[in-house]
Amino acid sequence: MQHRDTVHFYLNGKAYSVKPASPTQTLLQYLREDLRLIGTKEGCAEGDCGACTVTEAALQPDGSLAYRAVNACIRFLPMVDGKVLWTVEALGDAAGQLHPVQQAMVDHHGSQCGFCTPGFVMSLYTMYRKGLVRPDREQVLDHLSGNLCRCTGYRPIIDAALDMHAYEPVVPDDDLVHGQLAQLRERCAATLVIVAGGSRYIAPTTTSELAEAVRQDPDAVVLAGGTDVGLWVTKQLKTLPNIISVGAVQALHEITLDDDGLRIGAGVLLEEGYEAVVAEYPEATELWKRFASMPIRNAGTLVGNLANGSPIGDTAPLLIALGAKVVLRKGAQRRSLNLDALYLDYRKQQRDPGEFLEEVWVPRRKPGVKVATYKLSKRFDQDISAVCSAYALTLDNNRVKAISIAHGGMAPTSRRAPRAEQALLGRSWNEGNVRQAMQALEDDYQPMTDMRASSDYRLKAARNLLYRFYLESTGVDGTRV
Ligand SMILES: Cc1cc2nc3c(=O)[nH]c(=O)nc-3n(C[C@@H](O)[C@@H](O)[C@H](O)COP(=O)(O)OP(=O)(O)OC[C@H]3O[C@@H](n4cnc5c(N)ncnc54)[C@H](O)[C@@H]3O)c2cc1C
Ligand code: FES
Ligand code: FES
Repeated sequence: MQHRDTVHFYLNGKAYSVKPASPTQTLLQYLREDLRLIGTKEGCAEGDCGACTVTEAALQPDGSLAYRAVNACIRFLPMVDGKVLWTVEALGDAAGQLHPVQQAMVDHHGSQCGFCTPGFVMSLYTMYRKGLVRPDREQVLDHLSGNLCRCTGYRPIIDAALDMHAYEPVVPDDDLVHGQLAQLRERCAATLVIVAGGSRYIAPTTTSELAEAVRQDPDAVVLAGGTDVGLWVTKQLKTLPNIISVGAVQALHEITLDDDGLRIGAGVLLEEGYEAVVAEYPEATELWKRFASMPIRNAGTLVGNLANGSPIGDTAPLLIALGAKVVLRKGAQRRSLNLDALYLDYRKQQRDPGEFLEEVWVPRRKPGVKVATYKLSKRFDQDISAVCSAYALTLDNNRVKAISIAHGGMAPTSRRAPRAEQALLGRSWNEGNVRQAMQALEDDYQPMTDMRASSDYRLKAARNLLYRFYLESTGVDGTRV
């Protein structure tokens, strides 16, 4: 295995080769402190506000180009290895002509104090680069879901986004970006190993190298998109032990669909993983769009969300209800486990030291199955669930042939509701039986009270969400909550 200790990337059109000060030096620190590119701001340092948004280009497994807005504040510098990046300083030309997204922001009065503006501009610029020059309102809201503004208000910014097509277009330079990424692929062929600041970062390039690295160093942090791990450093100020990244293993970025199901590798981003799940289960569209924000979904992985195992993670309830399995790997050995069996207790998993999650398998849709998932949180976008529920129901002559009910936010882990399921199995799918199952949820869960919701609220919400599922399954229009 050949090694290198230098991170290679393009930034604003120029090639960089950098030895990070430490494996957890963030991209934002590097931009602002080392390069003095201070257009990219730090607001929250936890992926919430979008002031640090930059645009990143990468090659997809099929060789196509992907442009993504990401948060520089929680992206460790080694994670941009092999990527092409732009900050707000790259926009506009040498003659002082603004980029169309900037001019549209000016003309629509999209900025007041200006602190959030570079972040908004970079989210719009990413849309522009993706070819979404004439987006619809939904697309704009989705792409701006990770940007907060405290003084302008959003209407002028949304208007700017809707109007950016009206300006002299910028000629796409995708071929140039392709060329830069191809060069980087060659330069980044050897395994990146950084030893600095008291810890070691390694980014193996094959699954077996990764598996061996994790097996040999079971205390190392497995790093995927860093949308949890990044905050351990920026908010909890932790010094991490050794880090093993899954990001450079191309095979783990793949999604495959066969007759049985969907395989989503450990490197697949939330945005793409959810897109694949939603293609099979469109009922999860709202959950997808309400999961964090676009930049977080562009960085975090779907498998990372399952591996994190947070009791309020949004992916686990749905995938548990659908009967998903995870593939765990230790060295050369693999085993498959039902997703609900992975979670033993709060932050305790059925995972051996040196074992990592290689992929998740989601079964294909079975004929006639009714599926729903609901997320309750205080804000529509970019908020953590108080309760997240998911259901998969198969009826036979209006009798419950199979039912799976799972919740997040109700127990120390995402968990099924066996007593409620039992109250329905084999019975008629009618209001009386559903009400009994709603009651049985009280035996399934003793939720906690915390800043998001009281125990009482959570139980009531879970009961009412089951009722909502019943109503919707019988054709009554649902209520958006
Ligand atoms: C602003 C913000 C908003 C968010 N909103 C939501 C939300 O609405 N809903 C929600 O559910 N979550 C939300 N999250 C959390 C969510 O982004 C993460 O849980 C994410 O999915 C984790 O994936 P990652 O690739 O970033 O993992 P990382 O941060 O890299 O890792 C997370 C954990 O999983 C482990 N890990 C990762 N991959 C593997 C693997 N393959 N094998 C073994 N262990 C592994 C890591 O060691 C670490 O313990 C939010 C986060 C932020 C910062
Ligand atoms: S500084 Fe707020 S998202 Fe990065
Ligand atoms: S212009 Fe002040 S925060 Fe947006």
